[in-house]
Amino acid sequence: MRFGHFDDERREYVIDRPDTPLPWINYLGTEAYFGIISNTAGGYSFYRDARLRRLTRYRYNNAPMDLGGRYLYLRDEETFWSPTWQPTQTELDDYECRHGLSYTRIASRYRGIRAETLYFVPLGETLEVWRLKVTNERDTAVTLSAFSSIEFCLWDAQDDATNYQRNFSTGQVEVVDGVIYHKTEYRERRDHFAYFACGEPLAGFDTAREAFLGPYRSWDRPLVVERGESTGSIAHGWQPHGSHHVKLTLQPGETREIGFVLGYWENPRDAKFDPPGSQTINKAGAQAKIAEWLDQATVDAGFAALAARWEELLGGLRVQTPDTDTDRMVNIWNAYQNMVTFNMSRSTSLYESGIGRGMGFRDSNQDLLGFVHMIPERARERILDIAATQLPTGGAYHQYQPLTKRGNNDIGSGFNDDPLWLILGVSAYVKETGDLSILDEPVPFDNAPGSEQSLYEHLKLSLRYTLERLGPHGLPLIGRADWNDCLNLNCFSDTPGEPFQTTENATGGVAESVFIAGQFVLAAKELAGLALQKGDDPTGYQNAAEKMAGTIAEHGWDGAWFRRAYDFHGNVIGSASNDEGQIFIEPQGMCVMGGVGLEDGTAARALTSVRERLATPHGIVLQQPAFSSYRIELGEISSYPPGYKENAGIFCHTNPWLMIAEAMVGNGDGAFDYYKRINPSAREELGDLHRCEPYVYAQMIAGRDAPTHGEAKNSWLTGTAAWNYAAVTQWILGIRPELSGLRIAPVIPAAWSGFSAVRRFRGATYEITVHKEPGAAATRCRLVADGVPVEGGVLPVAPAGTTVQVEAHLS
Ligand code: BGC
Ligand code: IFM
Repeated sequence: MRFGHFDDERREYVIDRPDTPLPWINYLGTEAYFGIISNTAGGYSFYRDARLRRLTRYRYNNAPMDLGGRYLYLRDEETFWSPTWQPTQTELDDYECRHGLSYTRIASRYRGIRAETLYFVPLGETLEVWRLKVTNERDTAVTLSAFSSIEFCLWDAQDDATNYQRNFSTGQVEVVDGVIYHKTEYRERRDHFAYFACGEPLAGFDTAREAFLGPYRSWDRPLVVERGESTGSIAHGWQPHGSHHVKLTLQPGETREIGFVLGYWENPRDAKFDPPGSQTINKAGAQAKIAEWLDQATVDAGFAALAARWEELLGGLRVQTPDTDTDRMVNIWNAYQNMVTFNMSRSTSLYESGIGRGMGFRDSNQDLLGFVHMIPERARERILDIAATQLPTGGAYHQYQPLTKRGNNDIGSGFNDDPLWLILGVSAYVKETGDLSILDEPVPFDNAPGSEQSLYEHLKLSLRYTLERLGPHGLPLIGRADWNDCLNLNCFSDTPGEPFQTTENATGGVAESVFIAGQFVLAAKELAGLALQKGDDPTGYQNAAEKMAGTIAEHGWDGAWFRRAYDFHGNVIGSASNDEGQIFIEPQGMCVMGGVGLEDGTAARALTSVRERLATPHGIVLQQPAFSSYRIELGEISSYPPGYKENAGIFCHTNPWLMIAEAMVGNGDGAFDYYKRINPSAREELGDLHRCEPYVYAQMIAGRDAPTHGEAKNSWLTGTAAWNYAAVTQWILGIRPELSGLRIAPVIPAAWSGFSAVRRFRGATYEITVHKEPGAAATRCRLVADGVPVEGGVLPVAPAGTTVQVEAHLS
């Protein structure tokens, strides 16, 4: 069952009923001011940091769900309703939400009144625009009231949600010329405030929540809206709120537009502007912005500029294949999701409250795979930020804080896969851009001044970190966990029933990871490539990769698949000899991606095992059999009920590794089959089972052991986005940046007769047409560029600004 449809032409997803199984959200903002918005106008906004600079309040995990948002009410002579359905939930005669690229438009019709609201954040601004368009479709004139409603958050969202003894007394507002200023904490010279303005003359306003809603009422029937009259309330403590009241009379067929601007303002920290203890905020800058963005011409131009930005960003790669789900994900939604993960990391979604996590060292490096071709300069900056948090040991803080860019001490370090991701991230950047100079950038360790060494030295240290931490089988020590955060093998408890503790390497944890071993082989090969390009000797890295591959063959191969690990006690995990958790997906993907077993057939055997044991119609589960009970020696993985998350859920992030592995062994049908199983657009029909948005990837789909097999969760902020993008564009369609140029090596389904693509690469444009006999599984690729045959499968780098016509013939 569907709840909407794709409008590929306009790059929108159109939701045609408000009661989607879960709120289906979109993101506003691309630079500094951001927000989430659901298909019924739920959500919140923040400036840069979703915890510390939260503008508006939102209630996570509430009933009804999705409470708090950018609400509007309309009221005629008899009744009132929300033109976005929430919060009144009035049964509208027509409803449509169009989520587009960084904007959302919600339209409805009720009692002959059509209302359409556009929400977006203009480029370069720290504000959001709401543009409400109301049309009278009745055949008589109508007098309407429009009310806006937002609830201000007292900036630190964590404190706001917990510290009531203080917060019920700090709230302050100011209303000047109809603009509502939220200035809580300004008196402490925090220098920032929020404003909420409306472009029409006001019939009234409210700034105290209780006055607007009325005691013991919620947003579904605010007293002010019910009565049709604002109270002019000024909040003193309690809950500052923003509501404007506009009255308008519309003749039959008449349309009126009302602009609203909600924004963040920060004055320079200068006593001249803000004398300490100042009670009156300095509004001059904000007032100019408000005037600008209440102007229709500015709004039109701002909206056009946003569209142009997306046109440019998406222009990095466009494909036309025989498969619509592939085209719309690659050309629009997967790329869009990649940019959202760049902006948000793992902070703000329906599942991430914006107060919890910082930026992951591992996550951020992987996210690069999805956006490096769109914004190489910002990818460069991101890499240098991440690398500057690396520890002098070569280890890494698991997370760092986006505002300070410092490592997060609460979580600390000891996830032994982390440093290796830096090599993979940097290598992806250099392959895309050819910018070897990044390797010479001086980068500190743990942000300590004076500790700078070149990024290249950081990468070498990352490899050394693994080699200096090998376990009893010669495999890498896992530390607190590897990619699988929940595989905590150095866990023990002296007292049954007591919470487990995790040992650090230093205290003797000897659990080993076959996954890290595979990742090491891959990373060592990548570093060898970079070394060669730099004119350095790659032999040491090549030898290390080979040696580790040998260790995997000896201690990591189980007979039909790669083992997962050895635990604290030296027991094997992910082996036929285990009762549960016999086979895990991660080492199958990672070892094959590292090239382990490609020559002796073990890679192909492992992939057969995955297909036989782990693949379901909804994607590939993380492991089997699921753990039926909690096991202290495995840690958090077994804390989940069977079929969820790391305990045998379909952890979508890992599925593209298998797509890549299948492509590496030349199995185009197999790779594409896995691709389609979790492609959200291909799952659109399953809306009532899948439940999450059909336009973006979710982190997890419940596995076959779960009673809700096929149900997705944790949409939007997941490494799944970047990895799927890499798998389909670089390995299935085979358009793959390499150090020396652009490799064209498609491994496509047998049924296809080819496809075409336009790829921007290092300043040149490649117009690529791939030809194949339909029905043939062909992977040998003959390349012709501008009429000249190209040997070796790699297109040389063309001069910037030129266009190269490429014909690729598969046989
Ligand atoms: C989640 C993981 C996450 C980890 C972070 C776990 O509960 O399942 O996905 O990475 O928490 O600590
Ligand atoms: O690899 C992790 C990721 O860093 C955060 N989400 C869960 C994944 C698997 O545990």
